[in-house]
Amino acid sequence: MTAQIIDGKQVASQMRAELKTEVAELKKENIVPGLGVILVGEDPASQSYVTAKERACENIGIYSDDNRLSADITQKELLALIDKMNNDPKINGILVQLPLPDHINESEILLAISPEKDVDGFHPTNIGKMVAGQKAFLPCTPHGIIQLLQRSGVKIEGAEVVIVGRSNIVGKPIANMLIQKAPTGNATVTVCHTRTKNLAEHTKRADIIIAAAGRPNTITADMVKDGVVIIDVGVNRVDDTTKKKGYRLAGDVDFEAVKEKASLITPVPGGVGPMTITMLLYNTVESAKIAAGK
Ligand code: L34
Repeated sequence: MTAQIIDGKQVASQMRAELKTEVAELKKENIVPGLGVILVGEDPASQSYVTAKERACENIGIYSDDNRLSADITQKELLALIDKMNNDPKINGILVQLPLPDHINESEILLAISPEKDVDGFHPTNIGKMVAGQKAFLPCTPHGIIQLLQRSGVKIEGAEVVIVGRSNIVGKPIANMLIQKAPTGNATVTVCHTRTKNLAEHTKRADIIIAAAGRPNTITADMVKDGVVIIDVGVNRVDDTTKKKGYRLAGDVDFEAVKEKASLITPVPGGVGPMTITMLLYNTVESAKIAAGK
């Protein structure tokens, strides 16, 4: 079997077109969704993700407030900026791009963001609500994955899903979302990680594999069954002297070999990444609607 490619770019652009129409409607009532963006330091990958997020905001009519801060900013200065954004009615969502420098206490920063403006869904209040099955801002990458599965016609209910990776951003939240008693849940979920004894034993059983380990070739063809659905969350920069930039992007999955066994597979780039950005836009528009009493 040769897999059909799940085109994340195409799904993302369709959702963004829908959001753009919605934002235009809101503007007629003088409601302009606003996103406060904070990037600390000069990590090239983070810079490119944040630039892409701001460009996407502009394209659909969301106002964005860009804050690029030096890596040596203090915890106190960062907290003061978040406090200002918490109290700014033009700002409906606050994005603090991760990772933060080592001297910054990340959990204290995430806790300082008002849960009502926590469009990344990283605040403990929103995590707790999500786990309890209550309405909350859902984290963007997992939410984007669910959109891709649904819009590709993949049946989640009853599926054996194996997640590889247990990060706060992807592995832990997607596991929780997929076990919810809800149309986008009802899956049987296994979470594997660096201490899992026999990874292949688990992945071979999977109807759906979500690879979020952050390491190329974590999933190879011998580790999957025929017809598996593959969601590749990895965005790894692999040295490649034949490329102008000196690197190429690779996911966590051996794409060329695994696509010959899978039924559906997301590419890297052009799979999950564009959906992460789209769900941030979605949450920001939702937040603006809630703030306006809609
Ligand atoms: N606060 N920090 C916060 N929120 C997030 O949702 C993120 N994440 C992750 C890292 N830190 C964060 C992102 O924004 C990962 N991430 C992210 C966003 C977009 C893309 C990848 C990761 C993306 O657009 N990837 C493109 C390729 C980009 C490139 O050329 O380098 C893709 O097609 O996969």
